[in-house]
Amino acid sequence: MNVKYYTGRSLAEAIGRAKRDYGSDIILLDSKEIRNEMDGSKLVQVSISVDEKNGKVKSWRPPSVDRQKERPLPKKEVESKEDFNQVISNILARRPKTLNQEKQILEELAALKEQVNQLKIKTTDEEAKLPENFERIRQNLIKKGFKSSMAEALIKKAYYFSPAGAQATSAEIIHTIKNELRSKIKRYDLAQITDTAQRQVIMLVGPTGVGKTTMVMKLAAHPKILAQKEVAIISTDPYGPSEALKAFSKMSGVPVIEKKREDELSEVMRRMNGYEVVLVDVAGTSPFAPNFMKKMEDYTKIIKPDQIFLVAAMNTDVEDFFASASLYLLLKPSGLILTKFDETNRWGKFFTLMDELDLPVVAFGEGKRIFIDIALPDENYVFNKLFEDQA
Ligand SMILES: Nc1nc2c(ncn2[C@@H]2O[C@H](COP(=O)(O)OP(=O)(O)OP(=O)(O)O)[C@@H](O)[C@H]2O)c(=O)[nH]1
Ligand SMILES: [Mg+2]
Repeated sequence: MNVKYYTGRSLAEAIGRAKRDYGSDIILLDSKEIRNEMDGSKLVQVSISVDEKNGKVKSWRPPSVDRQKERPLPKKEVESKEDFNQVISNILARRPKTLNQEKQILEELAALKEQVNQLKIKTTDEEAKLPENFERIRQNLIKKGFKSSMAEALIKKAYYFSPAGAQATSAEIIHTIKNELRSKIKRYDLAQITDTAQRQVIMLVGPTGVGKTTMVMKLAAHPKILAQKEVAIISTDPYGPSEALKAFSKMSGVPVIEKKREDELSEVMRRMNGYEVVLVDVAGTSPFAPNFMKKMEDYTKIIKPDQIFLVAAMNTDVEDFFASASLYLLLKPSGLILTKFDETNRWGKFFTLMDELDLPVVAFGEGKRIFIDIALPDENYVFNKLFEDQA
């Protein structure tokens, strides 16, 4: 490749000079501004590629293609002027009725499109301009542990269904939200264990340290739950019953039977016939431990529980809990117990659990004190925590 340089007062002038010498197919390689050494004025310098042999510019050719390998393309039909006229006259020859119908449909479509656009603008406007107190409550719900999608849905419902609409006061908004949330709470019917003459075997399962043993004692001691019943507790902890459990047994008179070895369980269960309620406190194991499900199935086969209560702590990350809950759900639990309400301020998680687990709530735990820190699943218990600062 031979490179030639041309200058001019402008790019067009420099290229014009190059074209004069080498024809109009020149290949422009570069252009830059330079200074005229005579008078200091600005000039444009271009460089072009020139064929070395004949002094002409090498014209660019497309890369060669093996045409035999290529499938022949269908020959493109070029509409001649006559074809075009034919199309037009065909259109004009159509009956006016058909054309009118098409016109009408197009007009209707245009009107519909306009309406959809208006609707879009309106919705985004409205969303963006939620009145200040709606927006404040929405943010508060998220701060209190509601998933943002749920907070959004609750606020929208409050916005559209509050009788005062956009003018609703904070109290009115919260009232509408409470009504909506109320419908999400499922309560376990305690009569299933209090009002039956049949012996009830209740097994508590759940991740390690969530408060199962504590809740076993709380259930046994609660006047509206099992305090009126002849109750026995079976501890399956391989290290034996905890000191707290032993102390509780002494204080309340509820026998605690320990099962240290796996093969003792059937024998222990046989000894339980004289009790109205048998609470089986299953030792916490990671649901991700090998053989976890097998062990749980073996337990349920021997224990034959009438009720399985899944215990979860409110201070656990919801996603972590769901990961393990999916395994516990295979045991088909009949109720849910939520502990450690006192160790979180993100009580909105409760409604995510309600939504996802679809289990009725048996009781809430809110501290370490056996005879005091338990609540029945009353909606106001949750509402007072969620909205106490906004009433
Ligand atoms: N703050 C608070 N602590 C609780 C609550 N429930 C239980 N605890 C405490 O949590 C710790 C673990 O409770 P346990 O009842 O032993 O838990 P667990 O599920 O039986 O534990 P593992 O059998 O080891 O799986 C203890 O220190 C309890 O006192 C509660 O509602 N709130
Ligand atoms: Mg325990």
